[in-house]
Amino acid sequence: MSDGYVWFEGIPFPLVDYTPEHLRAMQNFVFKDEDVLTVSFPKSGTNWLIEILCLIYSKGDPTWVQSVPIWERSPWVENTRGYQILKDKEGPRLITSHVPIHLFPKSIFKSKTKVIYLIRNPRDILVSGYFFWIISRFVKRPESLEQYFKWFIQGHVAFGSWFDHTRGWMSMRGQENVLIVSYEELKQDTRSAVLKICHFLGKTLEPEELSSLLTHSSFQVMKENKMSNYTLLRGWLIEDQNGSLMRKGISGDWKNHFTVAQAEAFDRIFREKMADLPPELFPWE
Ligand code: PPS
Repeated sequence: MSDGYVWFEGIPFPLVDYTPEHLRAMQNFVFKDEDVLTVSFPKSGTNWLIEILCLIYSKGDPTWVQSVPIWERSPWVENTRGYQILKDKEGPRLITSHVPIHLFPKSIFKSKTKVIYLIRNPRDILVSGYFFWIISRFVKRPESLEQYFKWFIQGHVAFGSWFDHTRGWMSMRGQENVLIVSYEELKQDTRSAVLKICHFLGKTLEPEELSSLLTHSSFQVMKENKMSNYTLLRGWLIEDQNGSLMRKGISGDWKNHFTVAQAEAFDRIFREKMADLPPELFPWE
C-alpha cells in the first residue's frame, strides 16, 4: 500500500476491500456461461446500469432493489466482500467490475458470459470522480480539480488510465456476447437503451414492467433509495454526512467545470490516444 492506493501490477486500486493478494486470487475467478457482467471505468454510471439489470431480472418489481444493497445484488468481483458473495452464489449471477481487461480473470474469454461494457464521456467521468473522491475515504483525495485533471490524464486514479481501460475492453466489441452501452444513450432515450439491453439478454418485459423499471431506475427514485444511493456507507467509505453517489446525473457537466485550456488539452489528448478507434464509438460532443 502506498500513496493513497493499493497498487497491483502498476494499477492503483482503492484502499478499502482491495489487497494485492486478493487481486491475484481474483484472476482465477471462474465465470459461468449464464453470468451477466457489467464492466466500466468508475463513474461511468455503473450503478445505474446495475439497477436497470436488477429490474430487468425482477421484471420491474422493485422489491429486490428496495431491500438488498446494490453491491450485494451485483457484487464487484475485485473486492474482497464482493468476491465472497459471488463464489458461493448459485445460478445466474449479476457481476460488476472496474478492472482493466489485462488484469481480468482469463475465464471470461472462454465463457459465454454476457458482458456489457458501459462507456461515458471521460470528461464527465473526471468531474464525477473528483466530486465523489473528495467526500470519500477509500481513494487518494485530490486537493483541486486542477490536480485531479492531471492525475486523470496520467492514469494515476483508481483503476488506472481511462484511455487504456476503454481501449482494452473495446477490443471485445463485435463479439456475440459483448454489448457496448453508453451513459449518453441511456440519458437520451432510456427506454430504447433498456430494450436494447433486454434484447441482448434475451429478456422481454410487458409494458407495465418496463414502465415500472423506468420509474425505479430514474435518477430521482435511485437518489431516494438507500439500497442504491450509497448513503448506507456514510461514515465508512463516504466521509461527508450528506454524501451520496447520486450527484447530478446529467451529461455534459464537465462544461461547468473545465477551463477553456483544460477543454482544449483534453481534446488534444483524446485525439492522440484514441485516434485509431472509430469516432462513432464515442457518442458525445
Ligand atoms: S462508481 O462509484 O464508479 O460505481 O460510480 P458509477 O455508478 O459508475 O457512476 C456514478 C455516476 O452515475 C450517476 N448516476 C445516474 N445518472 C443518471 N440516472 C441515474 N439513475 C443514475 N444513477 C447514477 C451518478 O449521479 C454519478 O454521476 P454524476 O455525474 O457524479 O452525477
